[in-house]
Amino acid sequence: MRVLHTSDWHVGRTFHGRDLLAEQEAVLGGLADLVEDRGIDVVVIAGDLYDRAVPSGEAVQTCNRVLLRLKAAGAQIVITPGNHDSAPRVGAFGDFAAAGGLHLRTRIAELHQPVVLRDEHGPVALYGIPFLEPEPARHVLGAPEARGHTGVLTEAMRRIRADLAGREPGTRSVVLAHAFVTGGEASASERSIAVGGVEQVAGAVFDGVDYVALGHLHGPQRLAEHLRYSGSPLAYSFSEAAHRKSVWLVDLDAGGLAGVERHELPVPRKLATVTGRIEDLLADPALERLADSYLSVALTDRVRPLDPLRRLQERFPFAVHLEWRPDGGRAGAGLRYAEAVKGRSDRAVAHNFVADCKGDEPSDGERSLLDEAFSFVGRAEVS
Ligand SMILES: [Mn+2]
Repeated sequence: MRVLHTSDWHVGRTFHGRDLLAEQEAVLGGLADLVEDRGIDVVVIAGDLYDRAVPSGEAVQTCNRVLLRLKAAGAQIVITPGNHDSAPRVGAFGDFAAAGGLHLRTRIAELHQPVVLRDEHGPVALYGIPFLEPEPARHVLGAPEARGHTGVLTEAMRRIRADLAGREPGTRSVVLAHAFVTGGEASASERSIAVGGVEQVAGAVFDGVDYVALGHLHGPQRLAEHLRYSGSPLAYSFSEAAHRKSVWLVDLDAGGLAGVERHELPVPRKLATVTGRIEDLLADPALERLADSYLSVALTDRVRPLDPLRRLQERFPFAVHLEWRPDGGRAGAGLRYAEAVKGRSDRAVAHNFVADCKGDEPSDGERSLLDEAFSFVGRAEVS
């Protein structure tokens, strides 16, 4: 049996205010070609199908079209909700959907009841653990002593192993889970799940099954041969500019896990970061290659330019984020106050202050105003 492991689609997410639905549909719809070309039997989506608990109508329709394409290409589909999803909404009509090959595993109380598919070697049990908020989950699981994410996931896996032990010998097993497993590396686009205790759980919690399809962290990563994050299909923050987004193709044979292959996904629009003065960025011919990229710009002009993002967007239509770093990003390395004023006259300190505030030396008028103020203060002290 060949399983395609993906997660964290976040359908409906925007990128610095830009709508990503068309890009999401292009990349996710492309998975249908992969299903067809590589003979995928089942696609597992380990949470965060949507970006919000109440997705927009357009997001739901996009998701529906993508899932229909996967089904038409010949795959069964198993979905569990992540921390961004509403489990009851994702699971709506699930009992009917299962008849069409779409298995929505959204109920905590039933997480030990797998989707069972068969291949020439016998049954494969696919268990979906919906994202578990520790506090409500421990009550639903009937384990009031369970503490934090580790406690509820340990109880969930105990139930799954108990179910598996009662199945026919040779049953292979896959678990979908949305969690932060120790050793995983986060990026800037995951929402913390730390409410309810320590968010990280040890990988050993998931021992005893053939493959664990993890969701939550947005960079693809391998924690152990059988324990992996697929990551999100698109970058959802500039911190992911260096990620190569991908999915895992997981092969199960008669003995369990037979191999895992990485398949890289197309990049609908690159991410880039540039630093410099606005006139240079607008003129440098070498930057033409960034005209089609999502751009994060750090401006180093001493004086903040007027309306900089609008001007940049005339050359770089996908410039979406702007910072002003007049010191070239060296903030923090500045002198301490006592050192900055040491050995300087009051007038020099004041001139510097004005220069720092306006980004330019004080004008003649400003100098004479300062002189006037200082001489007034001096006279007041004498009298
Ligand atoms: Mn996510």
